[in-house]
Amino acid sequence: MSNYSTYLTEALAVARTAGSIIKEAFLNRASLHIDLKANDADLVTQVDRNVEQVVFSHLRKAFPDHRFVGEESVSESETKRTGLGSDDTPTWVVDPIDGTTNFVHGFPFVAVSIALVINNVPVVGVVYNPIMEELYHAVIGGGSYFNNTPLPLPPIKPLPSLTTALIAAEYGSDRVPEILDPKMSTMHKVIAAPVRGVRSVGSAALNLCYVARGTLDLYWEAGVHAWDVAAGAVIVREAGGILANWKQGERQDGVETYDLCAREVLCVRKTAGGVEEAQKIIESIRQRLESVEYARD
Ligand code: LIP
Repeated sequence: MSNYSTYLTEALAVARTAGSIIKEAFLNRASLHIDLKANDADLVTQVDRNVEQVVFSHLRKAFPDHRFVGEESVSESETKRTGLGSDDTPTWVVDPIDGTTNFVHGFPFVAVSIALVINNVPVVGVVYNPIMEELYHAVIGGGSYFNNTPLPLPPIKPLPSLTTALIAAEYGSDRVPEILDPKMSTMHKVIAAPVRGVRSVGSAALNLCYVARGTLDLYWEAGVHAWDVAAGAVIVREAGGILANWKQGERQDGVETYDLCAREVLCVRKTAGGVEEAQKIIESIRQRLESVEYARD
C-alpha cells in the first residue's frame, strides 16, 4: 500500500476538486452546453472537458513523467485509442464524469473516476459522486473504502444462485442492431434465469462500487471503455469481489487477469460462500452472454 500512497493522496485531492466543479454545474445545469458524440445517446458537456483538464493538470504537476488518458481527449483524438499497454509508463486513466447522461438529466448517479494503471493493471482507484457525497477508494493490497469505511459493508450474505441476485446491467449508448440485438438477448437470458431484479444506474464506475459495497450482487456490460472501469476495478477486487472478462482469462496467482481494453466487464461481490461460490455465479452469467464486437481501447 505504502508504495502507492502518494498517488492515492493526489488522486483523492483532485477528485475533491473535480467533485466541487461537477456539483456546482449539476446544480446549475440549466445553462449546460451539450454536444453529441457518436449519436443522440452519447453526450459530452463543457463540464466533462473542463474537469478532465483540471484532473490532468493537477496530476501532471505531481507526476510529470506519467501518461494521461481521458474519455474526452481520446474521443477527440484521431485514433480513438488509449495507447494503454504500448509501454510500461504509469498511466492515469480518467473519466471526468461517468454518467454524463445522468448529469445532464439531473439523475444523481454521477461520478469522477480516476485510476492509476501500471503495466495494464489498475493499482489505485478513486470514484467520487459529489452529488450523493459518496467517495470510494482503493489501492492494490490495501483494501477498499466507502467514505473511509472498509468494504464490503456488512452483512456479507451468501449468493448460491442467480435467483436471489439484484444485478446491474446497462444498455450503453450504441443503437445499431449488431450491438443492441446480442445485448438484449443476453439481458433476456439473464433476467429469465430468473434474477430477482435488474438496475441500470447509468454509470459503470458506480455499478462497480455498488458491487464492491455488496449493495448489488453482480454487474455485466459490453461496450465500456477503460476509463469507465479502471478505478472501479481496483475497488471491486480490493473489496473481495471477482472481476473478469466475458471469456475466461489466464490466471495469475490464482486470480483471473482482467483485460482493461476489451470493452467488457463482469463482476460479482464478495459472498459468504467464498470464491468458489462467486466463481459459480460468474460461470452461470458466462453461459448466458452473447458476444458483442467492439473495437479495443
Ligand atoms: C457511460 C457508462 C455507462 C454506459 C454508457 C457510458 P459516460 O459512461 O458508465 O455505464 O452504459 O455507455 O459509457 O459516457 O457517462 O462517461
